[in-house]
Amino acid sequence: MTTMESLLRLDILPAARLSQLDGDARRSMLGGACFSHPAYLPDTTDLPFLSVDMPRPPGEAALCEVWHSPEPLVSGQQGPIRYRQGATLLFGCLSLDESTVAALQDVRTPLQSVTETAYQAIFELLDAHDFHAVLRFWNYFPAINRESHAMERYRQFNIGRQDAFLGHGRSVVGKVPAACALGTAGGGLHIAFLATRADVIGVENPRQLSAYHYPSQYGPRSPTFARASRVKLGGRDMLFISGTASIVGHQTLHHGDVAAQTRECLHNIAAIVAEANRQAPGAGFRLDALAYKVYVRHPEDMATVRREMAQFIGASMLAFFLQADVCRADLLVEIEASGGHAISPCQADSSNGSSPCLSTSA
Ligand code: 3EB
Repeated sequence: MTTMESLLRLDILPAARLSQLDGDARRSMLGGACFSHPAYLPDTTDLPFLSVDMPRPPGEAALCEVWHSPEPLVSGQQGPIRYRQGATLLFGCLSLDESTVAALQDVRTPLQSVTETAYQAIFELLDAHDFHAVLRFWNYFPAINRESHAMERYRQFNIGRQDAFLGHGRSVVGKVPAACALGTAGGGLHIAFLATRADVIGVENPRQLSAYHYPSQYGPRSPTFARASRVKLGGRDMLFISGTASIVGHQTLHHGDVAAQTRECLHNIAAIVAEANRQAPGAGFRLDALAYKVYVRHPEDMATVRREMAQFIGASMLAFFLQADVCRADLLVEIEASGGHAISPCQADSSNGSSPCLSTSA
């Protein structure tokens, strides 16, 4: 029997380590994103990496998430998008400055306009390369909760995103990708995406109204994302869980209580995992086998969120933490996760067997 190598692997490693890797180690990289404040510019100019200006917990170093594939990969650039693809997967990213795109007579706000431009460019690339299904979008931009042009910026983003989906004849309900949208400490609009030629299935959460059906009290256009997406790659079931918050139905619960919000996020993630296992009975997705990325609004809440997560998931939890604004002003924490693919937690110090970047300790 041969050991089947996973078609996709997630590596979490300190940014400083990424820069040291040689050609061999880089060959299997699809791309990724690095997080720190100020933004860290990795020395990976030939690969699609986002530099996101987002603080790590106090004293913790810049960290990168790196997606790998064992398939032969080629890199390219189309317009603003840097990408890298194999036969099955394509990872791409772009960073745009919203101050440069708006025409004076444009009725769209600058953020709405740059968002629509970015998503149009992404869909053009994907159509041209026959990668029709997106597994996951990551969206990062500054001042996500700030009001400008008489509308919260997250709501402006939602209009631009939805218009690009509609403009490319894509569905904005039901069959939509998993995603997240978080506030950065600075910089422009940064979007990363992972697309595939395989069939992607959306997973919704029975505890939550689908975000694409949110009522208009949350903005004139509903957000275009699924609670999770599921795919079978190389015989393995994989799950990409969107940013998940303390929302039940369509309402925020536990105002001002970060511990209770964290537990509600985890109940939602557990419900998504259960729903994915119901759809794909052989998949065997487990909460304690996912890799988590956790966005906490207030740095002083990090320890509480970490403690609640370790209690819920178990001591073997793989999670890394970032300080970010979440896309409703009353949300204090948002948690995303993925699993079914291979995961290698980072070893900042290879001489000691522990994994300091993805551990439950502070
Ligand atoms: C929510 O459930 C919280 O706009 O892409 C989570 C995941 C959220 C993705 C997005 C927003 C997005 O509504 C916010």
